[in-house]
Amino acid sequence: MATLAELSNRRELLASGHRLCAGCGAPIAVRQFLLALPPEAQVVVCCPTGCLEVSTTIYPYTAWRCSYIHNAFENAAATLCGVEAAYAALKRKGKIEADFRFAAFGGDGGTYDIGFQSLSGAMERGHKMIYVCYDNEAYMNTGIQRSGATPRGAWTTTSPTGQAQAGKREGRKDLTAIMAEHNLVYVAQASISHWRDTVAKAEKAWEYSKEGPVFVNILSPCHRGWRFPMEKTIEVARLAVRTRFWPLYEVEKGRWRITVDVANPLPVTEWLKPQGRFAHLFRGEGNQEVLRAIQEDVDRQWAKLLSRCQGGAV
Ligand SMILES: Cc1ncc(C[n+]2csc(CCOP(=O)(O)OP(=O)(O)O)c2C)c(N)n1
Ligand code: SF4
Repeated sequence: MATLAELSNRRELLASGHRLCAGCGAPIAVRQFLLALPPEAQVVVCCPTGCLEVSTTIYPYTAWRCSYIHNAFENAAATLCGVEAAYAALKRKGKIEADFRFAAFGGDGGTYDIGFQSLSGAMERGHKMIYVCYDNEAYMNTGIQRSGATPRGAWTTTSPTGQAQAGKREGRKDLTAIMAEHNLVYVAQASISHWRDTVAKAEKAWEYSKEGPVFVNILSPCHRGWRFPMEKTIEVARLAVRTRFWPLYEVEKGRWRITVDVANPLPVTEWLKPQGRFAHLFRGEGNQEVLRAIQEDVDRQWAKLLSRCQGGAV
């Protein structure tokens, strides 16, 4: 794995000066991922609409120091399929020499939900690309609407809190596991709080993208939507791992492996408490049930992950 000194000397492909909020998790995820690629890497990036896209490509400026495509909200993966197929054809005909790879960076709304059909199709057809989801657990760019990634109990503008309901009623979709069930060469779940782990996974993702499709899901908190002070982004991401809410693991050619073990997890309330979107759960008696359900979700998901890792868990 590249050392910190090597990483810090590499040229950033996502330049500073973009307009994402200070303290946003999304550019941290993208920078950790792209810095891990070999310095000679030639990568074509595609972003569906979302905070990352609108804030890095304000015409006539761009923060991207690589080839970049913006497409519609629902089809980043389909767009890269076309580009990758055209590239393969040109390469076959000897019209292009350079070695290009293709990477999408999509928010959870554009990945778990509305872009899911194009993502699933691209993966199933075996297009050689890396799809990275920067998961901030809601549609942030349009004002914090709930997505398939929003956890149970979270307040959003479309999952309100009050007498009738205490935030989102449903649990989170486990997209990383769903992608693993597509039998990809490499699937991983990462967090910006664990940069070494993310860098190691990005290096593997790059290598495996020579063989076929790769999917990486990176937890990238949004302090605007999660309602915590902007300087706490990494801390909140780390608590998601320390409570087992967001396990760090990889699935390498079908083999599941936990990459950062959490032997003595904190109760999930330690992750919920610093976030204003869960504040209602700690007011009054009625919401104990929701808190219990969230902890049960976490425990069940962890047990499921352990059983998938049978024999391979660290
Ligand atoms: C087909 C379509 N529906 C809705 C929109 C409006 N829209 C633009 S960005 C966005 C939210 C993006 O959410 P997400 O993918 O989670 O990224 P984030 O903004 O959280 O980074 C929506 C709904 C759109 N551009 N296209
Ligand atoms: S609203 Fe959230 S996701 Fe969007 S730029 Fe700000 S911190 Fe980042």
